[in-house]
Amino acid sequence: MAAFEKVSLKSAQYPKPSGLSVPYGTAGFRTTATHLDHVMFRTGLLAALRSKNTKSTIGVMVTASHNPVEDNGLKMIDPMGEMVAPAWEVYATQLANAEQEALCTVLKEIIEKEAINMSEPASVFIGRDTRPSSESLSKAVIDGVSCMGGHSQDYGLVTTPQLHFMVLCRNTKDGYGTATLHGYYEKLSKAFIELTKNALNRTDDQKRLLVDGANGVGALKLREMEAFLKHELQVALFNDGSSGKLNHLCGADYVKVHQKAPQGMHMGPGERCCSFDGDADRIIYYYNDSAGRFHLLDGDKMATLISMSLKELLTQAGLNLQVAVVQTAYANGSSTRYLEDVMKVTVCCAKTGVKHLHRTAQAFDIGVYFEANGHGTVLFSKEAEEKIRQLVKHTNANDEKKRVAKLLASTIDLINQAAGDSLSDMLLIEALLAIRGMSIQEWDALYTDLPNRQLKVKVADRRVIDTTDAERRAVTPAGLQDTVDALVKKYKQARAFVRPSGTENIVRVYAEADTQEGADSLAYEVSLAVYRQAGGTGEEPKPLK
Ligand code: 16G
Ligand code: MG
Repeated sequence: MAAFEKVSLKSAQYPKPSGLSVPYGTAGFRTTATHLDHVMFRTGLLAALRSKNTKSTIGVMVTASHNPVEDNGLKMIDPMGEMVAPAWEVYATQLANAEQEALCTVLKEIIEKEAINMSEPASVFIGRDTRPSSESLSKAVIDGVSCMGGHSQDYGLVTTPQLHFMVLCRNTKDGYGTATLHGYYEKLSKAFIELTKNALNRTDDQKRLLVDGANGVGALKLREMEAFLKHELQVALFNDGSSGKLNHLCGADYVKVHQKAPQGMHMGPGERCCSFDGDADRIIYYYNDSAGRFHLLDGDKMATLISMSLKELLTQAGLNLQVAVVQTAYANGSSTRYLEDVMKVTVCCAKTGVKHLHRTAQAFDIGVYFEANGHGTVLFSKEAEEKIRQLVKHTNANDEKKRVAKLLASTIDLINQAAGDSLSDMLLIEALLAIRGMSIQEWDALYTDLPNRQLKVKVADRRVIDTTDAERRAVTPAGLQDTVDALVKKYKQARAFVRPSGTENIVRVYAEADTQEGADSLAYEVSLAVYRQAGGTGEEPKPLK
């Protein structure tokens, strides 16, 4: 077959460094940029096959998100804008790690296993972040696609969720949106302006938001979108990439992990601020109070504000639709308690990683999902969306219900249902705060986070730890969970869990308790248990000072 001859020839231009093995991890391939040429080319081949297999457009985003600028990576996007199906993650790993001579054999095996009709056309959308390595790496993906006779559309610099959006638009018949940047900005801005019309007497101060663009692609795209927002949002953009280094001392991950403001941001007391990550699929809010104390509003707080607002609007509209919140084990215990006990919404716990939360959220009329680290969105079932849009059209509905239904419809339009999206989430939070007339301090005061601590433990093989119950309990090694349970009992309002990381060769430990000292001490004790019972390497963990 001509395609395979081409593959053999072309792949020589993208040789695999011998002995190198990279897995398709929780969020795709990710490693040092200089090790990725062959991975990119081969994923291009695979994306074309996935396109033929699904008779749809597939996406490939070249990014390493919040990793340092020297790294890179990629992520495949399935037809509905979601993460690629698990079986194809396995193929991606097999293909990326095949030795040069075995490449065509592995390709043929995938084609056979999935019964792919090679005469089908293939279409792949490609995007990239601002890393210096991204442009040439995305060319390698395009080369791979064309080797398989596929057609690529290169969107160039886009945020990860923008590319998810493009893929979803292209593959939906009922018009999710137009698969262009202009289409994306127009859809979101129109919905934002519709919503903020309902916020009366907003002052310029209330419209002002300080944004840390992580020196990444999100900053560029926010600049592009600003013109569409017609001054309804007044952005002061910092870390816009003009001088600083990507993700360096800034960005959502930095702010969340270090619990402090990014560098280069000039925050006045009480001013509302947010940070994007390097590919703009995560967002974190924060402010300094008048005493100069830093306050972080994470994914849990966003899920709370969003689900609370949706629930109230549904009640006002007289619509009987279930709102559920999907969290992970990392969700602060206070948020779970507030959602369940005060707001009376259904709360589910999913395994870490967007694809798990996304899948869980799909089971509800309205599924709000957020990881504490700031990645999240809202999914509306077809029926829920239909009911809301019907009420908007319903001429007999009294005016107030209709007004509320319109608010809900605009909320749907504002949300990027394909993926967590810094730009879309930011506009949603801004609109909800505006409509509620709520300050960031009032939002923050809904509940108080329990003090918590995260630690890492180095072990010889992190796979010795197997977990259950959405990663909240360890099944192996035998006895480890009993130790954790006994330690947790020593502290008040305490909770702890251990899980192997999906992105680094370490075990993660999480602990929370009624005081910071308690959380720190529990996290340390659990780390020590992991070190001793799960084959720790290097130095034994030490108590936190
Ligand atoms: C990936 C996931 C993120 C998760 C993180 C956990 C996606 C798009 N990203 O970055 O959601 O929080 O991994 O990392 O799924 P860990 O397994 O090392 O703790
Ligand atoms: Mg990201």
